[in-house]
Amino acid sequence: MPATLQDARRTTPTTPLVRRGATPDSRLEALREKTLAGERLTMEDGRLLYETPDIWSVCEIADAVRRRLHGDITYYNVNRHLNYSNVCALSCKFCEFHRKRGDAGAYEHSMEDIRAEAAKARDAGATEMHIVGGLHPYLPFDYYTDMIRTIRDEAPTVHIKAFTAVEVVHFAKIAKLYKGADRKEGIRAVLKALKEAGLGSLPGGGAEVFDDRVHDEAYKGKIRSDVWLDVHRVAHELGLNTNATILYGHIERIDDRLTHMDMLRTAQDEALSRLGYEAAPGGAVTLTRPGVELPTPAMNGRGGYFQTIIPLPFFPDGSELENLPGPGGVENLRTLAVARLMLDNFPHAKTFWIMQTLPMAQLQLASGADDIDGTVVWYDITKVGGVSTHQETTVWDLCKAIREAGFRPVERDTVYRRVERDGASWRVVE
Ligand code: V47
Repeated sequence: MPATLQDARRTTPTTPLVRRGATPDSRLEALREKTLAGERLTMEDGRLLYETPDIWSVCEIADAVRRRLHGDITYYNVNRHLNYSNVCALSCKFCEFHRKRGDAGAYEHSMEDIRAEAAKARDAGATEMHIVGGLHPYLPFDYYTDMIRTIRDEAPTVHIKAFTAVEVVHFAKIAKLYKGADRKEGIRAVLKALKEAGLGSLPGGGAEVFDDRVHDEAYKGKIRSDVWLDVHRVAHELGLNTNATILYGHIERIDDRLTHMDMLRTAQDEALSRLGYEAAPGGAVTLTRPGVELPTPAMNGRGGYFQTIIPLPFFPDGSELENLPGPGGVENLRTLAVARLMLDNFPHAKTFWIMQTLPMAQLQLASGADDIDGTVVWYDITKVGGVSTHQETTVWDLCKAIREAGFRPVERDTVYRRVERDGASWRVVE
């Protein structure tokens, strides 16, 4: 039963695909009705979505939900990633990115580098910089607030989406603010300082899979699920919007994925209740009921909720787990659809084409995703084929991919406001 590194190959889910429409799974009918009535799916429902060979119906139900929420719109954004350093105190087994200081390929950017990156983002008309790095053991907390201020100074209109929950806790530790029972206060102090410097939102990284067994086996030393959720909870309380990821296709089990999704939606129930949404008996706040308005950053004069779920397929290449096969296309399609269906209170489901590939991302648009990230440019965390880190697409290519998948492209900013663009100049349309 427990998936260890050795037997993960055998336990990686591989329900075989059946010919489309050949064997419709009648058990999915009840689930379809439940979903479209806006009722929350149970763990048992989630298992069925993963077990059924009728993946086509799973995708179709997820598509019906995304169409209820967003019609034929698919969002995309013009962004730039910055990985300020790959030096990391941790050595997560799934991660190919981390280096120790002094290792070949280890780097850390100076403020001049960061300013230059901000200028490039601004000049290219990016609306967002997405910034993450390793847990650098020597840089002081000031480095991070200076980084945000430098970017604000150079590119004042660019939204700064930065630092995973894992980095935020690391900052609280180096700033000597993270102490025992007061840990949430330390997190709050760090997030307040970053927000004052100009931080706009938190990305969804570092969540991996919320399970202690998988944690201890594959990313020991990283914060656990309760702390990851605390960081996002505090961010929401401070009015910052955040995202969430799930890293799948390594040594986790299907139930671990479903538990992860359940924990995220419970945290989102809390955030949406704070914004005035009414909860059903039991606490669920679903956004998939007919006629429910989606949250906006202006709601109650502030944001403070999860915007999107981003399923990330595990890339084995170059990591300590490279003996594992990683998920295939069918698994990628299914996991996106299941995430869309289970996370009934997340306004958006995003496909990250860098890890999914653009053709797979197109298929995911027809299976529950309403958002594709983004123009990107440089990306260091995973390297397709292990060769290049220059991974860029143009607005033209993104829009073509979206149209070809049968949807209408709409540019958004980081908090999902519409953007009007003329070349590199752009403005938000509220
Ligand atoms: O936290 C690391 C994952 C994440 C591997 O919030 C890997 O909009 C696959 O979080 N194979 C960073 N994944 C990426 C991320 C993200 C991406 C796009 C958009 C947003 C957003 C967030 O990448 C890490 C980790 O979970 N990761 N190594 C790997 N070998």
